[in-house]
Amino acid sequence: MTQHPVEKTPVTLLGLGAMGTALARTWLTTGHPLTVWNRTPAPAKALAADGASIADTAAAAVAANTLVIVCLLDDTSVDDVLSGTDLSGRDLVNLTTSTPAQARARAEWAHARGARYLDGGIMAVPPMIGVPETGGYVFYSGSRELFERHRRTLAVPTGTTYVGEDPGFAALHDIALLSAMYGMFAGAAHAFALIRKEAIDPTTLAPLLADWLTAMAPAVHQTADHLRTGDYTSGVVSHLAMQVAGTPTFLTTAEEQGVSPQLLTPYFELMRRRLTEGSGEEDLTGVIDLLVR
Ligand code: FVH
Repeated sequence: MTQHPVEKTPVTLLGLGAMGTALARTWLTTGHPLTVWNRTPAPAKALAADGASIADTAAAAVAANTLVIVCLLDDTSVDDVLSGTDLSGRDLVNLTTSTPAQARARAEWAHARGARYLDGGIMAVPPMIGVPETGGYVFYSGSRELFERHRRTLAVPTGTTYVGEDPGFAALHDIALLSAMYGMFAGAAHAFALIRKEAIDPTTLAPLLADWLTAMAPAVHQTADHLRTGDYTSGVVSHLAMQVAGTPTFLTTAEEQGVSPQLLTPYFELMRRRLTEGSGEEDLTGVIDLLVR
């Protein structure tokens, strides 16, 4: 009996920056017919050598295939690129980083033009694309039916995590995780600043820092349980009163080391405010309620 190879879904990809190019190579490597377009032609020409079809215009690229993936700089560039195209009958997957409101508006905009819409938030940097063991993935939200239809094709470059029908949820999850990442980087920056003028090799601090952050990361599960139950005191080990009492040590150490405390003080102020409101037996969960306006 003759075995027929599984047909690979043809893909159109608009945007060949660092991320778009990394995505493109994975579809080409796995045998997906790929049509590409980029504002500046050079990155498309480089992919043509590997089998990509180059479209002369964004409109021609959109016309080439049902599945149209965009990976551009920002929402404004998505507008610039797609406004002159005919999206009717297209399955539009937008991997451009945007705000939740922009993603929801883009979904309505696409539906009004006769397209189905899926939004994506990429939790990976370009070298992680096509390398499953790095743990990268893309959050998807919007039409579940559309996600299921293209799941296998979307899973070629990196993992997929569907987070709901609301088209804004992928962007919301993306920005939530990246915001936490910046908080972590801010803490690490302060730690390195503290040792900057000392005879301590930063490369000896780095593994200690990485291990400590890894050890502390599971605390987010208790925070989530507190928020879900409304009981911010259950399982608390290091209560707020104790932690606030320790903050002058951090600020004085920063002063002694000639380091600005500007990355720490906003958080310490919120901790103190929560304590003043009489929540000394909690840990840090109550700070979240001070942030939500
Ligand atoms: N690279 C990363 O580390 C992050 C990882 C997480 C996800 N982000 C988001 O992915 C989107 C694309 O990012 P990128 O890395 O590909 O970005 P660039 O290399 O700067 O390429 C930008 C592409 O967008 C095109 N472009 C920009 N403005 C316009 C416009 N007005 N009209 C048409 N195209 C436009 C640009 O074209 P060109 O400059 O090459 O002609 C590139 O194709 C992004 O949302 C990240 O937040 C990446």
